[in-house]
Amino acid sequence: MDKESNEASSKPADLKISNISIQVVSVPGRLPGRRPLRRPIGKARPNKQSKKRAPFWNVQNKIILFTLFLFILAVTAWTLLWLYISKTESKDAFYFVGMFRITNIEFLPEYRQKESREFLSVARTVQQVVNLVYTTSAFSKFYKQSVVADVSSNNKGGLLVHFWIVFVMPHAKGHIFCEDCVAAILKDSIQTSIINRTSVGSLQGLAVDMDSVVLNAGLRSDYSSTIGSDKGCSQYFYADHLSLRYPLEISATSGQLMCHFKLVAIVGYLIRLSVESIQLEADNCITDSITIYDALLPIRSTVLYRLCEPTKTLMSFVSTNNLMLVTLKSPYIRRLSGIRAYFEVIPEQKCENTVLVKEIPGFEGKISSPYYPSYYPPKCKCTWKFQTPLSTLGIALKFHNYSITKKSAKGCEHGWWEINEHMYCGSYVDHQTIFRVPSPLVHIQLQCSSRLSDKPLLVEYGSYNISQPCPVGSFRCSSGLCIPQTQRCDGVNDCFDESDELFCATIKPACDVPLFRQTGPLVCDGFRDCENGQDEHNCTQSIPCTNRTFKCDNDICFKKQNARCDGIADCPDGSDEDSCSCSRSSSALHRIVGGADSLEGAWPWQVSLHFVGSAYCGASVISREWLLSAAHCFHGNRLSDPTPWTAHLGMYVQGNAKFVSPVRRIVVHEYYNSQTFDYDIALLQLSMAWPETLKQLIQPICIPPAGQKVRSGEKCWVTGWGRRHEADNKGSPVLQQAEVELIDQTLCVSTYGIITSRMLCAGVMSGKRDACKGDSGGPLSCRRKTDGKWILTGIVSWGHGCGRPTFPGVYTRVSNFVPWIHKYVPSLL
Ligand code: 4AZ
Repeated sequence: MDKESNEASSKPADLKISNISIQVVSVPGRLPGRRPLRRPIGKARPNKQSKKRAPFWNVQNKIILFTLFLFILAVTAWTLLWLYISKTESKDAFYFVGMFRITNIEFLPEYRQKESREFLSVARTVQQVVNLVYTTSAFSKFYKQSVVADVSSNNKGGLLVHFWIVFVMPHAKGHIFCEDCVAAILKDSIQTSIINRTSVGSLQGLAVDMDSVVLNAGLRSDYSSTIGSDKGCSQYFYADHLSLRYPLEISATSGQLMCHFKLVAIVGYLIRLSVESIQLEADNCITDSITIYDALLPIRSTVLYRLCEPTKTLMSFVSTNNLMLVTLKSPYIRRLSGIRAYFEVIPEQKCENTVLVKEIPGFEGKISSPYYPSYYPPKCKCTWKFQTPLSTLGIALKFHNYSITKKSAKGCEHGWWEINEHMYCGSYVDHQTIFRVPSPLVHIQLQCSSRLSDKPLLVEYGSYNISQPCPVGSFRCSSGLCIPQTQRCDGVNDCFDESDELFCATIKPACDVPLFRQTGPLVCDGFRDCENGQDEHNCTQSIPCTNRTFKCDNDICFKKQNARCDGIADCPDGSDEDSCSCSRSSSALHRIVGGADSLEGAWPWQVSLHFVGSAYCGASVISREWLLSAAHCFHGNRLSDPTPWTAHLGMYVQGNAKFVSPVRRIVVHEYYNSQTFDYDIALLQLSMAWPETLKQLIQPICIPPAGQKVRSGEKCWVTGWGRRHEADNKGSPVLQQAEVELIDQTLCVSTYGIITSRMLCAGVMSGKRDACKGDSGGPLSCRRKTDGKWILTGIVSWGHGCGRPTFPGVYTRVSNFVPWIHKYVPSLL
């Protein structure tokens, strides 16, 4: 049945127009031209005069007038209410913040005074130009106004104008508004008016540099604190003295801090901000943060760095122009919040050098990233030329906590290196690496590739003997370091990259049992030559198997993929029969709703991860040897080292695990971003697989199919030994469980703003049921209706506090990481 006929048939028959009758009740002697129907018996007909004089202000008239008055009042109130609702509720204001450079107006010092005639005049001109651009665009209906906030000098000449643009549009149409479209309108207007071959276009006589245009969506709160009357603790500093430290200090113990510090230096110089200490509530940058911008307004794409944790270590950052903005946001101060910093005016540094190295091999000097030891700015380019006195000597570069590898298809976020025309990508590591260029003439170019400021780099250089990079009696690690031969294969990772512990049992004795393969050496090549896999025993190197072979947990590639999960243990360790089925645990059926003690054994995949003996994070069992957890649990020098970690499996009461294993390896996702918590996922390999005998108490949870969509509203469970209230200072002794609902992604984005497709939200809108500190890395388990299997839909990642109304928990979306998990755990089905 179609929709219309369905609707028509459902109308009750007696509601047809023809069936409605209207009754008119008239009041005697009231309506003109109407005769009273009846005259009261025994009463004399009133004479004409008395009829005329009938009092107008009688009770009936009063009632009618009063009713009329009420009616008019109701109509007026309703109209006003409707106008109010349509004005305030269904319309949204959209704020855009940006800047561009005008090349044909010279800067005047008066522009620094917002009340000056000069500032007001140039601001009005710019506003008129922006008005024209947008009132003649596709968004003209929604354009409200533009406001020039700052006009400043800059190192490229002319004026740098910072401005806001406001659009107002019905709430329902908000989705058509995209950041790129708004920016494209402005850029297109400039583009079409470009003069000659320059990047400068003419907008109503204003020469605007197209390359300088930056326009991003902005926040209402930033708009009002930079433009409106509620400027909070905003300050403007103009620094014209070199070698002077301008202090920048602010703190509060209650209330809120929303400060903007605009720093401007004399033309031709840069600004270095040195942060001495920060007091902030560490909440993952959700509410409390200090943000450093390479502009004078909070324009997102000009962020140099965000600081979100309390610190007492000196950190410094350098601008790319003669201006900088520092914002401090701490909206709910409970403890001390504030910043102690200073800024200086510094000259621009050239980052190039030509070095003639000495004849004696060894490290003899240092090069560094620009403005070392400050974080280096995102737009940098350095060139170094090295020459050795002999053709037998090459150049060795010792990188401190940094490593360069051949450029691959993967993104290169921490520096492009071009060395003698070969491209390399840099990344931060927790140890030194040595890179050797076997050439007497070496040309190096570094280009910063990070969007933000990056950690300072220090590189020692010197010559080395090309024919013998490491001294006699030493071993050359993959990291380039040289270690004494005696330290090879001693079980200690002396090379930092484990290369000294690889191929320690390369050449194998002949098989004691029949061979699979008749020819070739019996070596650790990832292929099982002896039927008992003897040739592949004790190999620590991880070699990928082909797609026809299956990789056993001890890294041997077993020949027949179809022998997997056939009930016969073909791998020496039986791992081909592992994880053929993930948990269908049934005791989880009778659970208490809302953060409560779980039943013992109800969550057999739940793991407690202990760091130096204390519970620190959660994880989930996904195979006999592998756990899945959150990357942020392992962020930092000490936390990323597997040695202090132990995994506690089959545990109900904290400390009473059925099985405890040290952690052999931690694989943090290579794109994990500690600022945004994007890609918050890590794999942990146990040093010892949990024994088969514990399979009643320990069971893996299933990984969702790759790319599986989740249904908002679906009920799932979050479990862990974390805190039961935000204000608690220790976790729960008994494993807790809480039922939470998967939340619509759009709703979550509108709550937090910074939700990527690698994240999902779950909780209850009233708050109350949620994960908290200590639960991180633990599972968000959802039961699949079709087969009753438990699926690891999410990993506890972050959130604004714990159990706060309208702030759900944020989880890593596991279905986005299935190929990544399989890369390391190919035995997983
Ligand atoms: C944490 O700090 C944490 N409410 C984990 C989850 C949530 C908040 C904080 C979500 O480990």
